[in-house]
Order: sequence, then C-alpha cells, then structure tokens
Amino acid sequence: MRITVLSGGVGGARFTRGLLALLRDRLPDGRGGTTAEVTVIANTGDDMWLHGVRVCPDLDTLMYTLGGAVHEEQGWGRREESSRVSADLAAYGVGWDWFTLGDLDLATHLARTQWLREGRTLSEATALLSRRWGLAEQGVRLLPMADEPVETHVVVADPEGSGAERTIHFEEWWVRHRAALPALRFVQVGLEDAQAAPGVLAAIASADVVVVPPSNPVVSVSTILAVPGVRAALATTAAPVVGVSPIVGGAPVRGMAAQCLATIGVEATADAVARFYGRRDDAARTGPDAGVLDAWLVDTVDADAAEKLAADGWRAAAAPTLMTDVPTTARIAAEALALVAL
Ligand code: FO1
Repeated sequence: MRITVLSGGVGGARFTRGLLALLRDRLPDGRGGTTAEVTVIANTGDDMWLHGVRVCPDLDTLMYTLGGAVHEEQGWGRREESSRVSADLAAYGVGWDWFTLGDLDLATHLARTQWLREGRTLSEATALLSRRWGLAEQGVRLLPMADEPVETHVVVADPEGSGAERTIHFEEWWVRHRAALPALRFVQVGLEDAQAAPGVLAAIASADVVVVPPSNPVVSVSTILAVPGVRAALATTAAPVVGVSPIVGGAPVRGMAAQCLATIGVEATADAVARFYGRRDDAARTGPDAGVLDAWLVDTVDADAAEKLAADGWRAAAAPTLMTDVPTTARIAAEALALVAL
C-alpha cells in the first residue's frame, strides 16, 4: 500500500509515527517493519539561513520523530540535547538569541549545508540525512515540498500603531513573538520560482491514499498546496484524500494555528477548517481554490461539526484524536483510513 502524507512539523510527525505503527501491525514485512510505502511531503516554508547554515524545522522534526531522536516533550529538536555552541554564539552577539540551535541539531544543519554547498539539492541532502536515521528501513521516504527555497514571511502591523507594515520571518513571529503580533498576511517568498521536488507529484498521483494530518492548515499544509502542481495532483489522483482536524474544541491542540486561521479569516473550528480545505467533489471550487479533501476526521468533542459537515454531504466522522502516545495515534490513523474504506 502506498500512503502519501502532507506534513508540517510536530503534529504531522507524531501522526506519521502512529500511522507507521499501524502499518507495521496491518502490513508486516516479517522483519518488524511494514510492506507499506509511506511518502511524507514536508513543508519547507519554516526554513531559514542562520549562522550560515540551512535550518529546516519541519523536515528535521519529521526526521527526528520518525528516527526516534526527537525531544519528545518539545516535539522538535533532539533529545539529550545541549546548547553550548548556541550560548557561545550569543556571547558573540550573533544570530537570534531567542532561537536556540542545539549542539546535536547543529550537526544536522552543518551536514545539510555541506551537501548543499557541494551542489546537492535539498531532496538529496534530505535523503542522505534520513539514511542515518533509518527512515528507508521503516518504509518512509521524506521529501521536501520543493528543492528551491520557499520561506514563509509574516507581514505584521507596527505595534506602535503607525500603520506601517513590516515583514518578519515566520520563525521570528512564531518563536520570538509567539504569534502575539497581529499578522496581516503570510507571504511565501520564493514560491514563484519553486517547483514540486522530484517525486512529490508522483507520490500524490500514485498513492493508494493521501493523508492531511493535523498540521497547521495555514502555514504548513497550505504552503505545500501552493507549490505548483500539488493542488492539481490532489484534484486528479485516484487516491482518496482524508484529513484530520488540527482544531479540537475550537483551539489547536498545540501551536498557534488559531492565530494563523484568524489572519486568513477562517474560524478556528473543526468544520471551518474542513471547508477551508474544501471537498474535491465540489464543482464550485476550481483551480487554485480547488478542494482537496474527500473525508474529514474530527475529535469527539466536535461531533456536532461532523454532523454539520455530513448534513452538507461531507464524509465526516468524530473519534478521539488526541495523539497522547504512539498506540493511540495508530488508532487515530486507523479511524482516518477507515473513513476512506481502508
Ligand atoms: N521553537 C521554539 O519555540 N524555540 C526555539 O528556540 C526553537 C529552535 C528550533 C531550532 C531548530 C528547529 O528545527 C526548530 C526549532 N524550534 C524552536 C521549533 C520550530 O519553531 C517549529 O519546529 C516549527 O518551525 C513550527 O512547527
């Protein structure tokens, strides 16, 4: 079975880890793994140059989580991490003192940057990094959405109320300001020169199922959808597309998706996010606004949202969706696949 996942960072990584546990159980390869092939298409809009190295937060969160190296409580970065280099960089007064690059994490960025400077693409560098974490042995292929740099920048109003606008990198808005600066809009810098990375469109077209996990619908999933060809591939793939709501009871489980949704004028509810993504069979939505979903899984606290959607012809269901541990997340993945008869 071929499964393609469109993922941001923490939520998508934890979901994919549970999905793999489900697949090892359902489609065992006799060696403790699975015969299923999972392709994860990662958002690269959070990427940045820092201290001369290329940092790819969502690719690294996926790689560390699936590779068993993630700092579990944080959801990002390495476990057993230290920050001696970061502290010394701060002593030099360089970089972002509100953004900590751990010592082990730096090894990832240094290796990636070396390979990029040797002329390798981000896809090639990601494949080399993933090899160390044994992703292929788990049946996982980790792809950046594009090899060209695409950065999400946030246009914020000047806090002094002068009406002036300024643009900051998404990570500054997210980490330094905890999304507390009202974001006027998000811009994907570099998108016009980007194309889907090798294998991305084929992974959508040839999938048996495509999953939109509970990632940030605005700055993670929509950034992937904006890559030329992705939305069209979703509109035409024979695979059913099922999503899991990142909003539970009117708020994201973690992160600040609610602030992102407010910026684009979408209500932070489980059904509003479904309608934001749209249904593939909705003839009224075409081209860059084409719907991408066939089915939508919400949490049990949002059962009313599932009923509202079902009344409008959606294939929607409610189930517990809090990813408290891997076996629980495997059950969530099973509920999502069941919605599209898999
Ligand atoms: N998040 C923070 O809240 N504080 C940090 O200092 C921080 C550093 C960091 C370094 C590398 C990396 O890959 C991720 C890092 N993150 C940090 C998490 C990051 O903001 C998120 O992973 C995503 O960008 C949002 O999903």
